[in-house]
Amino acid sequence: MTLTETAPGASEAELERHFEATIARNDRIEPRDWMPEGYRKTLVRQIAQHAHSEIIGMQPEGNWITRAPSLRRKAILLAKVQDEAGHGLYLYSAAETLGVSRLELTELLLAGRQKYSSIFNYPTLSYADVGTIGWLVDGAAICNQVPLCRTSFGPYGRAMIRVCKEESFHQRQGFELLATMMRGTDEQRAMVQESVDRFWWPALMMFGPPDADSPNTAQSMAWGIKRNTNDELRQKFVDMSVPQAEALGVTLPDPELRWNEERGHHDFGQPDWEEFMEGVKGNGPCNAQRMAHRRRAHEEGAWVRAAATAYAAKQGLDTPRSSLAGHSTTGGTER
Ligand code: FAQ
Repeated sequence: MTLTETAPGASEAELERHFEATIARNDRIEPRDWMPEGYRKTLVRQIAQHAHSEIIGMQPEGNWITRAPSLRRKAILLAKVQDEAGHGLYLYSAAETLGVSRLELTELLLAGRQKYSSIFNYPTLSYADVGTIGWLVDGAAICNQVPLCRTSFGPYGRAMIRVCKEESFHQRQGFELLATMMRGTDEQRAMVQESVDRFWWPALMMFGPPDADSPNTAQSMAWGIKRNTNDELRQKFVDMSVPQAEALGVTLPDPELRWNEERGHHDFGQPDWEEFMEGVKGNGPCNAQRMAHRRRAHEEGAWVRAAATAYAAKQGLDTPRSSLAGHSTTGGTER
């Protein structure tokens, strides 16, 4: 039962107190519960960015589907890329419970008003990159997303549970691919090392700017949307990756990386935050290519949306929400 259901005449202050008490008890906020507008906007921003990342994130690995080195690798890669599409759809559905349609969010992305993860602006230059993305990019995604299973907004947390199970599997397939290559020829080992050298720093950037430069963390933590800060999760990822790199026999390209006995964690160097900001602003190596591809796919899919809408009308069904533009009139996703 929500307070809006139990006390229809409740004042804004009472509703807010009820919301704060729910957050303090670590209970979930559900779509029909009262929530502050800032909470709703923050969730739409984060969930949309996350959904767009899953969809744009299909491109770098999709680049290798036609050139996979064996039928087995092709089947694995196809399944993984399809999983990412599924993750995008769970996330758009979670966002829809906040009153924004998938089409509306897609149009905001295409208009450059919403973001996707910086990591997908880097090119995939060899098949080893498929392994490295699985190992490091899905590895970073898991570190970031396991705590999100406990996020305060119900639909987002529940979507994350399934996403995390699939991401764990993706991470293992990436590690297995790299381990196979590391048991191969000198050329294959060099290919893996070269790939890890390119992806290590961008993987660290996935966790967002350092806490001191992260405008959203404090409020998102207070609302229980984020359960850890960017730096905490980055540290966890480094600590997790070092023994895995040793098991693989690859070197992580950071001369400052060493175990700190006192802290009980690894010390490590800082990524190039200017490079990160350039990527976020749209000036990364593949931004233009990724957006052009996404725009083309959206335009080429117009007939599917039109057909689904016409079919629904013919059956007397509700128009599918994902085909509706401008479902929300709140403008809550504008950045
Ligand atoms: N890229 O104040 P904060 C995947 C922006 S995993 C681009 O710290 P916040 C799986 C941020 O939006 C990847 N922009 O922000 C997969 C904000 O800008 P705004 C997706 C970034 O939200 C694997 C500004 O910087 N995962 O797709 C990035 O508190 C393999 C200031 O930052 C998620 O989205 C970045 N890396 O914390 C798929 C996880 N970092 O909006 C295919 C959910 C920050 O104020 C293949 N998201 N920015 O203008 C989160 O956990 C958070 O949103 C953070 C950022 C931690 C990413």
